[in-house]
Amino acid sequence: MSEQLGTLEELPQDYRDAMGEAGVSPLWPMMRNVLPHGAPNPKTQSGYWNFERLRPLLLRAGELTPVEKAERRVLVLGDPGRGPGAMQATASLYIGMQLLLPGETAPAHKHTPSAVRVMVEGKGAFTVVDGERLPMEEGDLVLTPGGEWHDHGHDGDEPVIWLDVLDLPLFVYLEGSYAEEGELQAQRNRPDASAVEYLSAGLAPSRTRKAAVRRYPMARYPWARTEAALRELARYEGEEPVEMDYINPETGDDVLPTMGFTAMMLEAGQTSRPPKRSESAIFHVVKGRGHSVIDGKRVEWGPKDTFSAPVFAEIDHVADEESFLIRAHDRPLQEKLGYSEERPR
Ligand code: GTQ
Repeated sequence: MSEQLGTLEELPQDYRDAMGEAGVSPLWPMMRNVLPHGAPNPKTQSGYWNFERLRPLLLRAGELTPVEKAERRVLVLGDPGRGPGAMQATASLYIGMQLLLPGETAPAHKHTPSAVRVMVEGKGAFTVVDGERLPMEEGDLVLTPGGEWHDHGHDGDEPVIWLDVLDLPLFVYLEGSYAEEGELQAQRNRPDASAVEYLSAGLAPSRTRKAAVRRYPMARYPWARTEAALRELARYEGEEPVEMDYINPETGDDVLPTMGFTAMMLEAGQTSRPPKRSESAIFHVVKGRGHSVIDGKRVEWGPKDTFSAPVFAEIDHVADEESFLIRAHDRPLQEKLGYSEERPR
């Protein structure tokens, strides 16, 4: 095994010039940058965003920039490792806080990246995905899969804020990111599928009706049911903090091709020490208080706060009170690449 690889400076200038003119460059000085030994060397650093600090900034955006001038009124939560203006929180995950004021609509569009909303604050907002009206209540997870028309509306009388999680950086990297605009959609006059086809876990419409199964059959995961399920699981399996995957109710797969989501419950005083994982992650506090230590950096979190972890991070969560966290990750993408790893601590 070679320890020290040759550098660019060791090469004669005329050779370096000739390589440049020919449009080539030597691999060996760059080898360890693109293939470090043993583990990746992420640019991403753990980030933390306090909701009490974001909230007034978002509300001020509501005064400064009408939604017509913003299309989506969003403050992007940028990776500290990439510096100010970063349009991503990890290599693959984008997160932003979106504000919609009473009576506003965010016009219909569709785009190649997928988006998932985690409702943070306010009542009366809804997203329409492919004609299905999806109410947004605090803690709800709402999918707008890539390629599906979506618009947002707001019938309530207070500002509404939600967290957007998108696989946007991936599509930008692939030079595959683009959007199309459309008209506000007609809404089918019926409840969303979480209240009809998939009202009960373990039941799905019979095979003769499978012709109507959509690729993303359930677009809304109501928080009340998630919390109830976590509480029951914790009651019987709760020596360790409990965590549940959001899944496609027809296939059991992750909800989207690139992004996965879980909901975690920690009881007061409980700690969680997951293995080091090859996926990056976003954590959003639905409720509760505690702290996490991520790669040695301590984050004190409270309700509605958001924080992130790079790949292979060492993560410890400690709950001071009963706490519920939603975790977004990119393991579905990694599995499709034939790559997904967990390393014991
Ligand atoms: O609501 O469709 O945060 O298209 C970024 C891009 C939200 C959205 C974002 C988007 C949206």
